[in-house]
Amino acid sequence: MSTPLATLAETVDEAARTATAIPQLSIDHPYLGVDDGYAIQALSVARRLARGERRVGVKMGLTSRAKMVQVGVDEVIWGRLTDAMRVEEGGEASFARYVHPRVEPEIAFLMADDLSGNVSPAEAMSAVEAVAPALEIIDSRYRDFKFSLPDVVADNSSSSGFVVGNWRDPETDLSNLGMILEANGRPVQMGSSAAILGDPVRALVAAARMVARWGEKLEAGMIVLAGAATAAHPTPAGTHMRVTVQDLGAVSFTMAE
Ligand code: 0L1
Ligand code: MG
Repeated sequence: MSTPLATLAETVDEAARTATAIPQLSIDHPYLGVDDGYAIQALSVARRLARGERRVGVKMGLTSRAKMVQVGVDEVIWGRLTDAMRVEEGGEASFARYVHPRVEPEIAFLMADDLSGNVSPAEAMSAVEAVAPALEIIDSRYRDFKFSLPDVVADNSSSSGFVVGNWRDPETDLSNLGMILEANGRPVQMGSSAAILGDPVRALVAAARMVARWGEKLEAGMIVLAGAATAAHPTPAGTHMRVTVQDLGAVSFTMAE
């Protein structure tokens, strides 16, 4: 008999809550598919909300070739952001909250209106209030950062933290902006926003379509992370991370003990 998805959701939620590495779910449960992964994700995030966290947005993952190659998965995925994952711009995150965190250079959208289903890039942008440079802290709860597609989706698509810089005019052309990720002042990744599905707006279009499949919408006031322009950078305690995005500015935080 297969294990109830709620039990697997408790397993990944506890791993995230206690920052403890676990074996991939797919090892003992090889029958799990991607839809099971999304069902487990929804159940595990519901446990966070029951503990008092508040849903604040959506993250898109694996939206660039560099990211797909880094983890050996070749499908765009999404996850759920809560208020407890947010790190203040220029503030500190606590390394103790993570298993093996990595940081990614991203672009964030702030929704002005609800958006869901099949929409054009122009329709998507007309629902956006502002755009900003952003950093995502990802952390796989699986040992050695190794997983299958259903595994990573069940683990909230590795979503763990995010930092958003100053909001800017959504009229900014996002299609080809230079992005530099620095660790302790040293450039560690360089890329262009064009690496995000050819244009970060396409990640917003994909987000509207993908959440609709699960009966959700991108709600007014939510933050949507478009996904990384480059591979993620490992971030031990004591690392100051900063991304500078051409025309949008910079955002940073420090990974403290
Ligand atoms: O945000 C991302 O692109 C990460 C998605 C999950 C894969 C990973 O953990 O790198
Ligand atoms: Mg990301």
